[in-house]
Amino acid sequence: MRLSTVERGAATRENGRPVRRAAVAAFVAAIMIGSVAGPAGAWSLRIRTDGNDSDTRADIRRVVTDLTPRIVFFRIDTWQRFHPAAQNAAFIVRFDSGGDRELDRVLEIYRGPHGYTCLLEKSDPGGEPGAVLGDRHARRDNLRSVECRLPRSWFPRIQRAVRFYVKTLESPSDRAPNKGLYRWL
Ligand SMILES: [Ca+2]
Ligand SMILES: [Ca+2]
Repeated sequence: MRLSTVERGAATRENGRPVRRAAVAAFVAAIMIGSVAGPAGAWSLRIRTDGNDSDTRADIRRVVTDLTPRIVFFRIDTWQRFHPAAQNAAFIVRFDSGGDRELDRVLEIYRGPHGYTCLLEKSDPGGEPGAVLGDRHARRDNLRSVECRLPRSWFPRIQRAVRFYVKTLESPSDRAPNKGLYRWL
């Protein structure tokens, strides 16, 4: 099951000034929040928070990211529990992995037949999902989080200064950040 068709028509470019302001705000927020030590010691997780600001049953609470020499890390924490047997919470991350303001990668996180899956696809300029680059089982430490660890080799040009946003695919949905894009993994 590929879910990103829900996102058809999504803009692949964001307008300049609001994005820049959001990016600066996100960067300042990240500096203020600071990085915390990760589970492997060498990790440096970047944490953003988003309010309980929608009616979705899987409202985004935190977006946690990291980039290591081998791994692109994403974890989404929610305000509510989403139990795989009771709720089909799903998320999408769109990001500009090449740093050229094109949203060129789509990460879909959804419940498959064997638990949550992280599916990475290319995204064409019109926002349609393109070729599948690979998938990995998601990790879930609790019923309020889902985590993806993807090979860095799936993102040939990636660096820390990546722009991205996260959205639930529930209806109604939640977006983080609410406007614009986060910047930096
Ligand atoms: Ca939220
Ligand atoms: Ca939000």
